[in-house]
Formats: sequence, C-alpha cells, structure tokens
Amino acid sequence: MKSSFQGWRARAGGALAGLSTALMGAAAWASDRLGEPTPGGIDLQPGVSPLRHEAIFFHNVILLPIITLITIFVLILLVIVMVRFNKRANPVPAKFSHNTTLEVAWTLIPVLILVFISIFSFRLLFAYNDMPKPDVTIKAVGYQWYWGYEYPDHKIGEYVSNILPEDKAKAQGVPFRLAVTDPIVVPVNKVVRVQVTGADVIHAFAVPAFGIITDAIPGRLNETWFKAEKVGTYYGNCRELCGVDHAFMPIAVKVVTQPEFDAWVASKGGTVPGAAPAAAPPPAAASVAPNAAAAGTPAAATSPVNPAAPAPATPEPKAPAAATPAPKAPAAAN
Ligand SMILES: [Cu+2]
Repeated sequence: MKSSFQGWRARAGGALAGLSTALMGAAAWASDRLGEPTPGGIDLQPGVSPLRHEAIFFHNVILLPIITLITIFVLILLVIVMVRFNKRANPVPAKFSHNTTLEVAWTLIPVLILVFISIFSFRLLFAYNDMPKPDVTIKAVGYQWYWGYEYPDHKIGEYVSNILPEDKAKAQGVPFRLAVTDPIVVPVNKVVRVQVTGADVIHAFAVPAFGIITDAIPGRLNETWFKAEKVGTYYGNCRELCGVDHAFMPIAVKVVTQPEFDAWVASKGGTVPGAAPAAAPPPAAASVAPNAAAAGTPAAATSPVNPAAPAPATPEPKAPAAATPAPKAPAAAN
C-alpha cells in the first residue's frame, strides 16, 4: 500500500513540478543538476535523501496547489468587487453589515485548510526528529568563516574545510564558491548524524539535496540527520548571516561507497568504530553532551581550534583540537 501511495505521490509531484516549470517557461526540469544549483533553474533542487523527497512532496503537492488556488480565488473576488460594486455599476450600496453564514464559512474554511496542511507538516517535522540509529556521526563546527569537521566515532580529529580558491576550482572543474578544500565524506545509503555547533557567532549548516538546515549556535549542540541515496558530491552553504565572509564558507559532502569511505577514514588517520573498542565511547553518549562527542578524540591538545579567531564565547568547555592542529587557511578569493 505504501509503495503505491509513494508511486502516486511521485507521479503527482512530478506532474505538478513539471507543470509549474512549463508554465514559467524555465529551463528543463529534468536536467536540474544533482547536488548543486542549476543556472536559470526555478524548481527545488532534486533530493537524494528520504527527508528531502518528503519535503519536496509537501511543497509541490500540498502547499503549492493550495497557495495557487487561494491566490486565484482571492483574485476572482477582487475582480468581482471591482466590476460589480464600483460607484458607476452600483451607485446605491446595500446597508447590511453582517452575514452569519458567510462569517462562519470564512472562519471555518481557512481553519480546515490549516489543519489539513498541519497533518503533512507535523508528519514531516516528526520525521526530521525521528533519527534512525546513526552509522556515522559528524560534528560540524561553524567558524568565521569556514567549517571544521570531526568524526568522533571514527577518531578523526577536527579538520578545516575552506572555500576552494577560484583558480583551483577552475583547474579541478568544480563549482567555485561551492567547492571546498576538504569536504565531508560519508558512505552511501547510511544514516549520517550531523551534530552542529558554532564557535564564534551563529552559523547554519544547510545542504539542500539532503533537505537539511540546522543552526550552528555557540554553546549549543544541534542535531540533524540524512541518508544519501546516491554517490556524488552535494553542496551547501552557511545559511545564517555570520559576517563579511558569510557567502564564502560553502559545504561540500562527498557521498562514496563503503570501501571508499573506509579508505578515506584510514587516510585521515581514523579507525572504524568497533575495530578498536578500547577507547571508543558508546556512540549513544555523543548525542547527549557536546563534550562527550569530543571524548573520542585522541588527546586533549593544547592549541585552540582556530588560532586566528578570538577565544570562542562558548560557555561550556570547547572541544579541544585533535592531535593535528587545524591549519587556518587564509580566507580565500575574497
Ligand atoms: Cu554564515
């Protein structure tokens, strides 16, 4: 039953999105790029995670038709009022000021519309909060103006991910202002938990293809999750105005196969959880306290994470930098 329902939803979503695209005469919907914006595109970026599919369905099949119908309905009412009840067409206006039936209707119908929307809205909200057991945990820390990533369960200490300078992006054939020096790497079809915090000001971690956006707030550890269904590179941005270089701290997520991911973990000096049970904390602990997430890092190094930034205003003890002091690359190409 569910599959036929999903099939219906996929068709309905596709038809509506295709219709809206055709109406607006934009670039072909089917050729939208995966994982990055399409020049001239108007539709939502295609999704590669279950939550993103739900969100696209909610927007294209539930919200968009309702908004369109209400807008058309109000427009028709306005036109009727302007044509039939202007001074020339209707010189002597009626004197009544109440109509109980009408007043009940224009109160009740919007309430019912909102209740209908809320059913889908809450279902999606709960799905976002209902994280399956994570296979990989990443801690993403927002800095002015770059990201630091850490894999506590894999004992990969925080490394810095800067924007890739324009000349290097061109040379590598990757999109400038989206590509980064050191991306997040995750295995395909695995549940990835992202713990998000900020070191200096509020940032936000957002990757449209996965349908996630989470505030990175100093002193607070937020959490979100995704399950990437396709191998590829998916780009995102900081989504909270965080200072002059806010536009230059992109996010890149490389989704690879499990063997490629294991090789990458090894190349970062990490270990696969379970392989070395001696010091690894239980994964569940990481979700509770921010410090627990850092407990898996090899050693309490003394150097701060970001030598360039002033001491973070984080009330709680900051996660110490891992064995390798994070090199602060210059804010590039600005
Ligand atoms: Cu920002």
